[in-house]
Amino acid sequence: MKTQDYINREDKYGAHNYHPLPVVLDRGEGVFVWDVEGKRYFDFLSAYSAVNQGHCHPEIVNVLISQAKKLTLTSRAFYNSALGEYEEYVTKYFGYDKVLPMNTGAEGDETALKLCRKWAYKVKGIKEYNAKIICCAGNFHGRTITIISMSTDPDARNHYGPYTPGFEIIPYNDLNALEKALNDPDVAGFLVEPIQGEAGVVVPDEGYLKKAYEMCKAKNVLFIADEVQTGLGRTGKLLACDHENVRPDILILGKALGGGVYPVSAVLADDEIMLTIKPGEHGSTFGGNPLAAKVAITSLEIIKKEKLAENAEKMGKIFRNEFSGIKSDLIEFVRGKGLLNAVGIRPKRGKTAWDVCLAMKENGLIAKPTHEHIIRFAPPLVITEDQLREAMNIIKETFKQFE
Ligand code: IF1
Repeated sequence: MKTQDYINREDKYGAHNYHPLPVVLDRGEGVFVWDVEGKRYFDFLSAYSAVNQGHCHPEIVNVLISQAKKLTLTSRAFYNSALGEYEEYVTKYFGYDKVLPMNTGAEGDETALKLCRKWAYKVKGIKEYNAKIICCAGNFHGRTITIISMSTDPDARNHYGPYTPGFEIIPYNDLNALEKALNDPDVAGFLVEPIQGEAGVVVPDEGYLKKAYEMCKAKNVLFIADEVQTGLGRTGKLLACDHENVRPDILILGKALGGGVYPVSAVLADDEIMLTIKPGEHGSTFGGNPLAAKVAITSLEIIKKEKLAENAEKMGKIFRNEFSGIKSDLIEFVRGKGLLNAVGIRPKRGKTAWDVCLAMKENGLIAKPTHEHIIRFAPPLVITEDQLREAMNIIKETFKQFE
């Protein structure tokens, strides 16, 4: 079978909820993936930052295999021998009293919303069911009905109503709007991405997170950080909130917590918040399973051991520096932090971000447009300087072809 045969089969039998770049991947190792015809590519998407540790990291794959041979799933109706080890490890790693394990990022966000509302009624004393949660325009927190009820993206939201009430949307990176919204005594939480990924890697002003956190504290409002995409070394620190020394009241993690091999998400908080949920009040068949627990420990170990945050910081600087040097009237802006970067493409001569991505694919590097005119560049954090420079040459060559 050739590339087009694979594509035709997916097209025929799979739902059409995606429009992938026409490349069929078959194998991966570190920063590279190979298609079904044996062609090698630099992966500059990293499964939306879920493979920070690189494709098929041998230690993660080994722990996956060895735990898979021993015990994979018990449900939470019983204890398992791996979960406690993971819970102790992850809470000490991030400095929280407790963790609630889930599987996907969306479930992590949903869990955080539930925790926030429960805390509002049980601790803060907001009248049932008046609790409000503030969120930001341009957000992306997942695909569930409740989460898309917060969305301002018509593609994510339209025709899925009726929507879940209880959210107030304010502009991102706008402290005045936040201050105004916080005056409502029914506000229980502020849910925010430290950098907005889907919106096109929108980096807020320096000091925004810190000030927002302090404003929330002054009003006894929970500061909830969705670090599903920005977390785990991606932006040059373990958490993007670390850039401003902010410790969220509720921290949501996903993606790279599963090392690119298994869906693992987590919500971290202290007892005052976490213990508002009692037995039977929330859960998941797969959350906290022993396979996930072992994979997550190893995934986190690798981030520290291989200094992936430090590498992201260093490589990110080189990336943005090199990119700023590319002379092309197609490039509108380069922005980002660490290895979470985006480049704006000015539609010129009928050429779009999609065309640039197609051309880069031909030249051996894959990335994905977001919002028509933005390309996200987010390679695995294990990328070396030599590899980055080789990748930059591909990118430069591609822009040259468009001149
Ligand atoms: C898709 C974007 C990235 C997320 C944040 C929660 C979730 C995500 C900050 C939900 C997920 C994904 C999902 C993916 C596209 C993708 C994405 F382009 F939409 F914005 F990464 F940049 N919070 N992000 O970014 O996590 O339930 O998917 O595990 O295809 O929908 P999930």
